Amino acid sequence: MAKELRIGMLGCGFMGKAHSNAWLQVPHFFDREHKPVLKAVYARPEDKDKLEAFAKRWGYESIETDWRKLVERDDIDLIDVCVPNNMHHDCVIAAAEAGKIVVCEKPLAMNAREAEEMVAAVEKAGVPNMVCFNYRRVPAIALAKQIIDEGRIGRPFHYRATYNQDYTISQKVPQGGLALWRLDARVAGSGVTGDLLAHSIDTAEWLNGPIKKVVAYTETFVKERVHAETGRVEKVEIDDACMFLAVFENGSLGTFESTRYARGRKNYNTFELNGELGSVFFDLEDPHLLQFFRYADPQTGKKIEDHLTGWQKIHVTASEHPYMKHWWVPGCTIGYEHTFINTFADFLASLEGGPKFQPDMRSGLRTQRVCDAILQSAREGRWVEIEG
Ligand code: SOE
Repeated sequence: MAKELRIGMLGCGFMGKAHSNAWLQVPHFFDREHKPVLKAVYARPEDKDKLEAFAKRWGYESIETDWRKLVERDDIDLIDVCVPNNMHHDCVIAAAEAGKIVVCEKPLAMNAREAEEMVAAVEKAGVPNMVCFNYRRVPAIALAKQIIDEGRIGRPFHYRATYNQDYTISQKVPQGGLALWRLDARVAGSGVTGDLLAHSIDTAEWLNGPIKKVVAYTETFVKERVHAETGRVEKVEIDDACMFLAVFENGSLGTFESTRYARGRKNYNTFELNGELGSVFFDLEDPHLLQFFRYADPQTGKKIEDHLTGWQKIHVTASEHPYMKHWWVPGCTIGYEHTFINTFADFLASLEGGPKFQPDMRSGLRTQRVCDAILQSAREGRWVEIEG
């Protein structure tokens, strides 16, 4: 019989929805001993109507408007933190101290100092934990990882990443409140660096190893916005755009760009890795495709003498591809929501004696340190080495 895993969800916004859906879907597609049960969901008292509707839609058994009460409930096994970034620290630490399994949406924290305290708390309590960087479980990105680990790229020279969107171009977009807290530095911690580049950094370090040092430049194009809740005009303190150069420990060079002002780009999360034996390229706006250029054999290093040499566009939908055998018949595609389902399926497997789940919070701390170094470099106009 399946073992119930009683979920306490903190937050009922975009990520609360993505995570709730994923918990419900995992047992439909993956064989796991645990069966997630949506036990309780929290939102602020002022969002109670939204909370009630959310609980009804997703089938939560109860609601709470005091997150500490939810964290301390005896009938909850796992706390899933999907509230805005400025609450992650306190919620994760309280959940760890209450002995709960802890899941936290990215970025782990507002800054590395907070993240260190969170890691200390989960490690002291010895509770399983994870940061949800869902893109590691995009099948095409997982395939890129496999290709790199098989030695098919060889010595890496260049890593190039972009993460561009366009939803904040208008001065009329307010900041703050339930939907737009990502634009409010007091709640989000930073702008594109913590929100978008954190994804790019997690993927980059997973694929190409640790970043050694960075030099960055940030810009805030719209200097003032109306706060959605207070109605007051406030200074915008987030980075609207950020570009940085990186040197990886393996000697390869990185360029990273992120903005919310790339007209027409909605979720343009790309990377390209160029090595001696081959290259890979991925673009999230074309999520089923992985482009692979094969120059030489990884065993012999010999050039592939073939008139068909060129970029291969691999349609990552075959049952041999990562995660795909759990979904539909070959050729049928999956989407954004499935990356969360794949993530939670792997996390449940790790609770059941499977491979240790990554990224855990210690790995999330690492990403946070890179983000802090980027912001410090932009402030001080110099190269900054990554700590730790
Ligand atoms: C920002 O618009 C955002 O919602 C990020 O916060 C998510 O992490 C990303 O998956 C999609 O874009």
